[in-house]
Amino acid sequence: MSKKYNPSKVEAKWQAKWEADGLYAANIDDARPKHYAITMLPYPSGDLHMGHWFAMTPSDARARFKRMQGFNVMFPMGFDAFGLPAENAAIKRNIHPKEWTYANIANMITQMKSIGTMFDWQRVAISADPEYYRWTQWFFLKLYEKGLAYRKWAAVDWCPKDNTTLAREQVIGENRVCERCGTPVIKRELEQWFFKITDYADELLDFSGIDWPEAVKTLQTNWIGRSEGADVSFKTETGDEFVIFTTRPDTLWGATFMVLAPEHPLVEKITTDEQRAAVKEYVAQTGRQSDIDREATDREKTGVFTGGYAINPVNNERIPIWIADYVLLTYGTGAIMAVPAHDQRDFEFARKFGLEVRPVIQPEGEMLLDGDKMAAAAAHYGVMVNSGPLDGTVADEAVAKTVAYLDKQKIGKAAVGYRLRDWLISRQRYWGAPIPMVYCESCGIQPVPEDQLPIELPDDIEWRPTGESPLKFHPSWKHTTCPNCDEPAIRETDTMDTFMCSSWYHLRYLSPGYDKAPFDPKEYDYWMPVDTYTGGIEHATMHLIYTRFFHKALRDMGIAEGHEPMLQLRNQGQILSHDGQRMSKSRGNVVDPDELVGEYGADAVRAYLMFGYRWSEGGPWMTENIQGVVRWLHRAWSLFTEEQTGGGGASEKVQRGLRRKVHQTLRKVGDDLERFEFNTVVSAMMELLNQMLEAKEQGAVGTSAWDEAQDYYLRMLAPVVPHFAEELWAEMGKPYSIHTQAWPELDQDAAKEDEITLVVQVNGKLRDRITVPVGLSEAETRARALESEAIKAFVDGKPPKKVIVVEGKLVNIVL
Ligand code: ANZ
Ligand code: ZN
Repeated sequence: MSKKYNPSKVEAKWQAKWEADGLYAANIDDARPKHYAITMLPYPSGDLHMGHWFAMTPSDARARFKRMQGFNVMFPMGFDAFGLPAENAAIKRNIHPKEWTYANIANMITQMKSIGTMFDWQRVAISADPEYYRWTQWFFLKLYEKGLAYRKWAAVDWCPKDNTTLAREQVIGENRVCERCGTPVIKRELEQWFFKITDYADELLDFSGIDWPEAVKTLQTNWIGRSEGADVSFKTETGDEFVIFTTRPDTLWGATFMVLAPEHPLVEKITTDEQRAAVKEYVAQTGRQSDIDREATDREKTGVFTGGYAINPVNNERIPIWIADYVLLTYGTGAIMAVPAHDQRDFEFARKFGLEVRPVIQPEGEMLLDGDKMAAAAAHYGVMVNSGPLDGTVADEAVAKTVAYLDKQKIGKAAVGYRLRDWLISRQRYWGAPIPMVYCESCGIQPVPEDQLPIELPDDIEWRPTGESPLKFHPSWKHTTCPNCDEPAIRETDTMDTFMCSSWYHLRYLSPGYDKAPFDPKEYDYWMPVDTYTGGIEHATMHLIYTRFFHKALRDMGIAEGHEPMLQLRNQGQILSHDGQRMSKSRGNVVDPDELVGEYGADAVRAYLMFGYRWSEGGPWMTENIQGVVRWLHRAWSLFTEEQTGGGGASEKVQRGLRRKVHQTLRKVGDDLERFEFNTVVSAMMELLNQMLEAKEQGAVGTSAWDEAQDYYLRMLAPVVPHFAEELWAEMGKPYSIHTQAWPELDQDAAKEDEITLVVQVNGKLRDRITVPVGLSEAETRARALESEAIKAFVDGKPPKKVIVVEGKLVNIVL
């Protein structure tokens, strides 16, 4: 009688033992090559959902595989524990954010232990721990010292009714209203802290030396958005100079109007009295929109004439200055020359407001462009016309020649524009790392001395959503003394963007208890850089750019080494609900992993998630399909726990066939785990099980091939279903633990096929298939083909003109 598979018992038993034995503790070991694997740390929302499982368990299988391959693997876990949801819970339900967060963390750790991962729990990093954010603050000071942190006025979204700043996700709907009260949001200027990530724009475009998905590299490249062009100086009629950025300086003679961003500082000055009311209203209306909406190209163009004029520096023409929301203050110089003949947005604007369209680039070999008749902007390069001294310049040279001309005339110069903005890190929030700065009336802005870190959050805080950071209203917290003159001073009451915390957590894992520095240099030298980093593609731009920037800045300060923090990145897809929608509590379509684990065990859920989807793609949840995986595990369980009888008498061929399948499977499983292709790993293991069952029928038990098959089977299963494999390994009397065993050794010869099937053609047409031993000589292959009865009928005794043998594939007989 075989014993019954009881996953909950088996899993709890091994989890407890692994933990007691410290099986997954990663320690420096110079004798072994290291492998540092991270799956992105979660936000402590309270529950592990299917998405966490899908992200974490295949990453875990991969880390386990690496370990079996002989690497010293570190696979840690942590929590991105600061942030808005905790504060919202505090406001809504009157729970302290700390209490809410840490209760969630405790719950999630219990859940994570139950999914059978090899997370090294000695290395937990929690960004809301004072011992953690002490170093987040320390990094802020380093960036400040290096000139990479600075303060400037910047707009925030503001709810005029609640009188508070809003985070991006609190502004909802097309009309951009406050999530809480529905009031349209406005922009308000606050003085805030920024990191100069733009200093690294060009370097961030260089992905050499890292193996990252093309999709992520493209997203980052577009996010950084580098454009080459020129800055050109214009003057207003009132004598004020202003600079525009253009990627098409060759169209300068075609500028028929100028457009300033409505927030541009010159607007006030150049607006005439007749236009003032209209301008003022338009500016207010723009203030309510987001840059993202404003950049959408399919929007109806809107704008207002200021009444002012500019002089085109190349031909002294007088051109009207408009304001329009499609020009953003934050890109280039916030001002453009509009060339409606060659820019589609300008074209639509000109048509709507009846402004002149003047072509200055004539596409070669096409009808002469007529500004009044054009149906769309002609964006392509051609020959310059109507362009004074540059007439006749051809496409390839037009931009460079114009830039040289502008340079010589001292009215412009080559310039590069980036979409990337400096990183705004100030948050008017309580639950974040306080920015370690002090404001003194006599000394100005002063950094907090390092030995005073961490600046801890006060626990007694009042939730009144009446403006800026709650820290501002704490009776005593913000009052301190100036580190420079010892006079009373005020602390910065804003906290840091949580992306700052997550930019360096891979460094805290190295030595979470270390108190002399953010990390122990010994650990750094051994473990860094991160070898594989896995997580969702939604982090392609923010987190994954910030962490690269952060690393490069640390490198330039001599704190970190190398150019990149993470060598290999892989993205998993998303598990959707049955209906193909995102799982979310509000939709009520969440599949609860805990329930499934209760019913089938963690191993079954792990194996199902790996089997049911391509990891890089994900897909809709299909509860029914877990049954196939459960059945497979039960069959495997029986095979290993049933009495090993019925042995003897397996032919050489059966034994040889079994070995072949085992080694072919090993090759496939190893390759696929390496490539993060988990679904084919599980299906290959299912196939191998079938062949083992067949071989058993044929008397394989007791042969060395059978022993090898069983041994290899469990070792290959270990990364996928770690408890299941451990239990059966013990059952077979093998040494604990299967997770410290080596990955099985591949015998290439054993994996080779004995026979292959060849196609036989007569005059290029398929006429028969023959099976021949692998490695048969060309002459013999030819003879075998000609011996086939089917072929004989076609050849009809005639001597063939030619016989072509393509090894391993086909024989073609030409008559
Ligand atoms: C004249 C021109 C003629 C332009 C032409 C384009 C085509 P990318 O490629 O994205 O960098 N521009 C400059 N600053 C802007 C701002 N703050 N808001 C909105 N648009 C702005 O775009 C650069 C082009 O976008 C610039 O080149 C400018 O229009 C516009 F046939 O200048 B161009
Ligand atoms: Zn002072």
